[in-house]
Amino acid sequence: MALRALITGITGQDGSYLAEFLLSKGYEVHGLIRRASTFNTHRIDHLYTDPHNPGVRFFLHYGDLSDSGQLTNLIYEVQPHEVYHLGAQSHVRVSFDMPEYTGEVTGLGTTRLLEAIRRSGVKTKFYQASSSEMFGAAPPPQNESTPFYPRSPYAAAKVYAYWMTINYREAYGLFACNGILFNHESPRRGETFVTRKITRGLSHILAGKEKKLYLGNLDARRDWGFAPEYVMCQWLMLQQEEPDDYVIGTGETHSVREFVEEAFTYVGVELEWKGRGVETKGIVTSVREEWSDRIAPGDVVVEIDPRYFRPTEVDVLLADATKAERKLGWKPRVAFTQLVRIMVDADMERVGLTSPGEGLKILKDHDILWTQNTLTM
Ligand code: NDP
Ligand code: GDR
Repeated sequence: MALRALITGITGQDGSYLAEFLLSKGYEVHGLIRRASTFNTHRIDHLYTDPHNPGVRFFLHYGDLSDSGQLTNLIYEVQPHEVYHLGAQSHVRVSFDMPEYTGEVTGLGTTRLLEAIRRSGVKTKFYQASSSEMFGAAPPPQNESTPFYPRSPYAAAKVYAYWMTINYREAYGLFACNGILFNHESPRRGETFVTRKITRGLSHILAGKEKKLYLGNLDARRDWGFAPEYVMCQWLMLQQEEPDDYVIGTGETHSVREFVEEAFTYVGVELEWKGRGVETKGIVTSVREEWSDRIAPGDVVVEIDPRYFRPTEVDVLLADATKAERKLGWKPRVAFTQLVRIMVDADMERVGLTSPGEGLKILKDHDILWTQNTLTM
């Protein structure tokens, strides 16, 4: 009999990769989706087949993390062996505009799901998508023993959910794990997170669709990894003898400014920075021949829009993932430069431009490992 997994947040970046990964491992995969007035399943459409067909192993169910009755029904109906709780209002900047809603979905949503599991009596394992944002202002490097210092409503909601997960483990013996994942990105990253915003913006500038990229704090530093490698860890955590909590990251930190420079340089556009703070501008100094009808030296291609600043910022995140390497045998393969190339190539393809192709090659090699389930083991 196939193992059954239930994924909340299946329409998101991680949910789509995790669904692919679990299907490749022979799981029957069930996902919670929200009803929307337009299609919101583009990241998983390639996995969907008519549920009336024989042998189908992929099922979607309507529900919402604010609706505890439906969550309980779903646990009863699916009787999952593993629950991956990835659903959340996941945007940090937006959480300042919607603090109550973020607490409701990102924080209380976790409690609702934990309660649905407890009340149903279904024996299942539980993965909580915890976040490096919980470390907030704690000095780097951050590991499992670093005290949390959340700097946003989102981070505070995740800290609450983290402790609720531990409480259900200790109070009710639930096999529950927190994956404290540092930022992870991919061509499927939401368009308003900074990495994707940069690679998409760059491709639009090269295609002549946009003139400039408007960003916020260029000096924030993040530990950016590649999402498919991270969802494997979510699965690995639930395959251990004992439930535990793990930090997952690359151990490299880079600024938003460096991400911009790396992306532009990769396609043959060099920048220099002029001005400080909100006056900062990214100005083109040289351009590869093939783009010279779109941009030219002297053009301002990056400007600051204070709208993207956060009332409280997280300055530096840097993972110490020693425990995951030791206990899960996990090590990331895709480093910063490769990640940038993968994302730039993918966005250039999307707008019909020929990309340098190094990222696509990395992605292709990676996909072979991925489908053979030998990515990191
Ligand atoms: P996304 O923003 O791409 O996806 C979020 C998912 O949650 C979407 O499927 C979304 O559905 C769903 N969702 C939002 N609100 C609700 C709701 N009220 N009820 C049901 N589902 C809802 O996030 P990621 O894939 O990047 O991240 C997955 C999880 O991991 C999130 O919990 C995130 O906070 C956490 N995380 C992410 C990290 C990262 O770097 N990516 C790092 C650490 C933690 P819809 O498509 O309908 O909007
Ligand atoms: P983050 O990711 O807040 O770390 O949360 P995001 O990409 O939004 O921001 C990273 C850093 O970039 C700075 N920044 C900008 N950010 C955005 N979104 N847009 C901009 O224009 C911009 N300019 C600069 C930000 O200030 C910040 O310092 C992500 C989410 O996936 C969370 O759900 C997850 O928990 C954490 O990563 C780990």
